[in-house]
Amino acid sequence: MATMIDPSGPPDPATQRGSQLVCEALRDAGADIIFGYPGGATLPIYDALPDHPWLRHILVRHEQGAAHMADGYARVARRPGVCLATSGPGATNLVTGIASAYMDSIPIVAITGQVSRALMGRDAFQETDVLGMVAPITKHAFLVQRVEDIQPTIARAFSIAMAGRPGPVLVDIPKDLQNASAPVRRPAADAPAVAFLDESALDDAARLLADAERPLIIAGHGVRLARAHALLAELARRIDAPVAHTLLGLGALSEDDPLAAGMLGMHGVPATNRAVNAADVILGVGLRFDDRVTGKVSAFASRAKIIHVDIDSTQIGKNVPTAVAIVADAGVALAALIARLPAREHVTWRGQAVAARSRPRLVSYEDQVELAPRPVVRAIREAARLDAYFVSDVGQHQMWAAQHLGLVAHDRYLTSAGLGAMGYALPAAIGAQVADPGADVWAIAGDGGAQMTIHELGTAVQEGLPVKLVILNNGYLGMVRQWQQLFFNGRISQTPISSPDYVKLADAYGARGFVVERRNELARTLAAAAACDGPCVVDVRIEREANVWPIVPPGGANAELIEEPAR
Ligand SMILES: Cc1ncc(C[n+]2csc(CCOP(=O)(O)OP(=O)(O)O)c2C)c(N)n1
Repeated sequence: MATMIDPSGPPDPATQRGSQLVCEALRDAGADIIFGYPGGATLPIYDALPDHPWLRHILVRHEQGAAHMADGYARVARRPGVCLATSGPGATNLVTGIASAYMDSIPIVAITGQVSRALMGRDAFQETDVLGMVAPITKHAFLVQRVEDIQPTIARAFSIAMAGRPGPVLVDIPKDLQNASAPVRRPAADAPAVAFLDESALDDAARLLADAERPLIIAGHGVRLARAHALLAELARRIDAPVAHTLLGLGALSEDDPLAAGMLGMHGVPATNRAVNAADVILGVGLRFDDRVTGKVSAFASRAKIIHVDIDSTQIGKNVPTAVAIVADAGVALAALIARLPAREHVTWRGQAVAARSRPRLVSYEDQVELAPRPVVRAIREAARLDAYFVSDVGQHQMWAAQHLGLVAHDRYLTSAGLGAMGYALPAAIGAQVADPGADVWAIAGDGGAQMTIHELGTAVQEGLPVKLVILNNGYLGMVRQWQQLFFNGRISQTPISSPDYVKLADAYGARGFVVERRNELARTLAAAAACDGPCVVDVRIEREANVWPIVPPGGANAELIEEPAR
């Protein structure tokens, strides 16, 4: 340890140590859970925790897990998740989780200890410029410079994390300030920002939509973040427009809604991608139009005028040309559009666009394979409760899950979409379970991603959290193998991967473990997993070389998607 703790208590009963003020500030912000891992530069905060029993601290196994747990927690609790790490390696371990939350607009407040002010800038033990590291992946990062600033800074971090487009905020607190004392303050809450709606843009958008012959809505994560599901459904019905979804928009409209056209983009539904190209007006709500959605931008929606609604003005016009821009919360914009729009009918268009809606069909070969991945995803869907949360990792299984889970309840699909961080699923599922202890939470991972954060099983066991981790085990880093096969002449390089015996591993952690090698064991085993009252792992030995279809080749237009070859 670089410095000694000052063992003296607060000099005056009206003052508290900085470490206590951290806890007070968290209480004032309504936070009662911290996902964290202690170290030298946070020792005073850890010393204060037992005095604040309303704060539940969940000890993770790696700080990346803490950030992903805070992310999963925030997505379900709909308020910022809090993670806490020490300086240096603790802070650097948070970075992947913070970046993932940033890309997916998830509000987290990350608190890091920093070396004492007198040591800063001297390459002190475990000193890292965390502010410099996270500047591009946070909405804001603070270095607290005075003990009096601890409470107001944390209060501000919470309001910034939630305001407008949500995202992560970091607060770095030097250790000497954690030991210093200051009066307790109750900072006033920030006044809510007043949104001014651009009425003429709304009028223009309404005119375009009212006159459209082939209107299409693309629902992004912003619809879910704004909880605007009902307004989305109402608008879609009013103007009779099919609704395509981005990966994080999935579930904005129930997949059994007659207007739900499924996912678009790289692994989207072919009919939906074709509809995007045929549409004359597209209303994009709460999405970035990123490359996985658009494919080759110059060929994206070439017949359409695009109306873009986003709460973040910097997204407008960034990736696609926009005819009308509406900078607003998705719910506010949808309500304003509904009020302006007459009912329309587009029977033929709707029939074309939603023809192959919802989940892609299974094909006959899947009956001849012992455990083809897509039926496995469907079996998970059947074993889970209707309102279960599905937390997917990154890779082929993520796309099979997106295509085949059939999300009918809102806000039930969590994944690291923008960053695509392998290792997300198990810790984020733990965060989701903490936020909603009675919920049915299923993490779905590949054998690669599962091995990146499987140590968080220890956290689930210690906390008694009944998350279920289903590993779609194909013995490969499957998505990369697929690209090697399709786009690198089939040269397989460093993608076969071995796995431990997951049943023994689960057992070693004190969790239940299952393995499924035969189709006729699948439903029974998943039902047993569903009934587990503690954490469990199900290792499903899926077909080794199945691919995700369709796929738009890298750099290609969505219209150039490669459909599933006949077998
Ligand atoms: C942290 C991280 N490293 C590397 C990648 C690149 N990557 C994307 S998908 C993938 C393979 C995933 O393999 P697995 O977890 O087994 O899932 P599968 O694709 O087989 O379903 C890799 C290596 C990534 N997304 N994240």
